[in-house]
Amino acid sequence: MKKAILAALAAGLAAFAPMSVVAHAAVPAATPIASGAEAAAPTVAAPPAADAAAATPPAAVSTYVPMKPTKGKGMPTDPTTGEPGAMLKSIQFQDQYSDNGEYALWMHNVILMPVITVISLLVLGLLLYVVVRFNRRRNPVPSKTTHNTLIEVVWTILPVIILVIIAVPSITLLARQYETAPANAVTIKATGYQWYWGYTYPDHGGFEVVSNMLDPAEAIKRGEPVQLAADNRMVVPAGVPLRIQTTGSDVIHAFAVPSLWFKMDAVPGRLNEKMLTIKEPGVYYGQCSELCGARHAYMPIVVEALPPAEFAEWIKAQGGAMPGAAPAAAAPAAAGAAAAAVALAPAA
Ligand SMILES: [Cu+2]
Repeated sequence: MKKAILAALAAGLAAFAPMSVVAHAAVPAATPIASGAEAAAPTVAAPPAADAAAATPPAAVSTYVPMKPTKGKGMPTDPTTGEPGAMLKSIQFQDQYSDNGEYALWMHNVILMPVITVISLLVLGLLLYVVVRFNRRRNPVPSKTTHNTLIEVVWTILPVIILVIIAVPSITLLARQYETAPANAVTIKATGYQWYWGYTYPDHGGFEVVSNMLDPAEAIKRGEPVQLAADNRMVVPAGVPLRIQTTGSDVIHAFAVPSLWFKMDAVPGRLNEKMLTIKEPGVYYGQCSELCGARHAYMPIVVEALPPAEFAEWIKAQGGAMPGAAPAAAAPAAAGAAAAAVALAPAA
């Protein structure tokens, strides 16, 4: 723990601001990213479920249906609705659905905001007092005092104590954000392209889901927030550790989902990695958060967290296979299934 904190300190001094959640380069070395084939053909999506069905009739019938988003969960609040509290909620952080998010929000609400408020009011009060009590009219002969040991000790010690109080949870949060994922975590690689996202599932056959923004009319039709909805989502299991990796295929993008307290740069030539555990199923919206070109504002991120069993169904619908389950499920048509698995792994 001590070592982790020191490492986090060294790496994160520049980003010490407690609100900063950008964890750069959890993976130290530059790792080769997208192979040539993948970079050249970014739109290789998973094959239609029908193809897989032909190869393995019993295994490929999927019951996956895209989840309907819950209003106000995993998305920003519209302040113009006139609903009670909507204005206040729209200027606050979104509700959090990860442990780090809850901790960070707690730190913001319970430590930072009260400290900021009390200090601001104290300084304002002192200024007003000086203006009123010691102006030239009321205090024509000013004091010539140059030293007051007690006051000098107090105004040195007190800020030190306040900074220590802030530093403890701040460094704790920083260290938590650098924790590496356990070996059994589900790996998903998010690749930023100009201007859309691709999600690769290396543990499930290596297929890539290409995600583009829905046009406003279609988003409204589906009951999703405009400019945040995407045609294909990044579907993940809820309640289990995820190893989210990010990289860029052209310029720097950033993978960010506010309600999961997750933000990580997607840099060409690097593979950044951070752990994320989503506490409950839901649809969580985010956006590219690095100015990446003309359509930067139009590459939303939609994370759909499903119970693990439903996630397995989705994997099936994409023509992929759960780790270890592939040979057993496709036993009758093993050869065909294996061929299909190879065919739908463009990056391999
Ligand atoms: Cu971008």
